[in-house]
Amino acid sequence: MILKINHKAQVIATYSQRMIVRTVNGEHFNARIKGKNLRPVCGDWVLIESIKNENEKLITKISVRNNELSRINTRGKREILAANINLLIIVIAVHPEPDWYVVDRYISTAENMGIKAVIVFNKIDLDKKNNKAIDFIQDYKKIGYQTIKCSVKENSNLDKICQIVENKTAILVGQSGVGKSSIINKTTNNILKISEISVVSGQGKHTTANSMMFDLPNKGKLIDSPGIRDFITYAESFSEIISGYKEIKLHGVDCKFHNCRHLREPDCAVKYAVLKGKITNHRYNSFKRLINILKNLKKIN
Ligand SMILES: Nc1nc2c(ncn2[C@@H]2O[C@H](COP(=O)(O)OP(=O)(O)OP(=O)(O)O)[C@@H](O)[C@H]2O)c(=O)[nH]1
Ligand SMILES: [Mg+2]
Ligand SMILES: [Zn+2]
Repeated sequence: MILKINHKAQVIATYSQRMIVRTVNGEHFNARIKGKNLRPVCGDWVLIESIKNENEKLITKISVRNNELSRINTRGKREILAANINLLIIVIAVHPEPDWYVVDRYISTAENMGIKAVIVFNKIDLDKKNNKAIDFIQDYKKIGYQTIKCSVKENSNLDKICQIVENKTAILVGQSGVGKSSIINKTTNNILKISEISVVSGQGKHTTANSMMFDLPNKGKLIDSPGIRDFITYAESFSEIISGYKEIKLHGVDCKFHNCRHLREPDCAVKYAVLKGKITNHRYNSFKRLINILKNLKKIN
């Protein structure tokens, strides 16, 4: 009898049905999935098997995940983007102009995953005079989120990004064109250049096809992800939505009703905090907006 030897490996890149995996010894292999039910994502630990007379490996099992980065896709279904992440880096830029509602939804996802979210504000070379985005940045600092202003073009503050990723697995998220792949190219010693893992989109512009993990010299791992224009948080309940907005959760403990939704209830400490300026109008509107989006998608009632 021939014993099949299973090896442990991590998925470091995904291209729909195909993956690149890296074994614990640092060997890279192309791999495909055994059967139709496995859905490995970047960051997954998997078991791989050799296939007779082929270089490609077969992924036979996905290890239990520490966490999952999910969103609701355009068809209203839950989609897992990556797994086993311990830092979410939300990249925004002077251009294209930030969508702060989307920033909030990424933050709420990180809060519910139990991981830290950091806001990286790239391309500051394009706006030396500090535009209104800087005020927003201050608001997020006040809530307790670390923010880093940087420029890939001028190579400024990229070392700060490397520092926070040390010994961690971080994913760069944010809309298309903010500079996620550029940050990766400048900070990692990746062998593959971004152009090789990109496809040319309709506009003739290079867009990252799928997620891919790169190593930093300090044992940090950075995952590049394709730009998503309208990221929608995956949440199943009001309490999850509330947990995603940490200052709302904090003030909410003083509401009259323990299950207050902070919408139309009397004696709501959250609405009072908004009136007093302790919670910004933007963040409260963002919270209500997310509730409406999820209600329309029938994810909560
Ligand atoms: N002026 C300026 N341009 C930058 C900076 N960083 C990146 N860019 C440019 O912005 C454009 C988009 O950068 P990418 O790194 O491809 O953006 P991305 O976030 O990976 O985009 P997607 O892969 O489509 O999600 C490129 O033309 C970069 O050269 C910066 O700090 N300053
Ligand atoms: Mg990219
Ligand atoms: Zn309330």
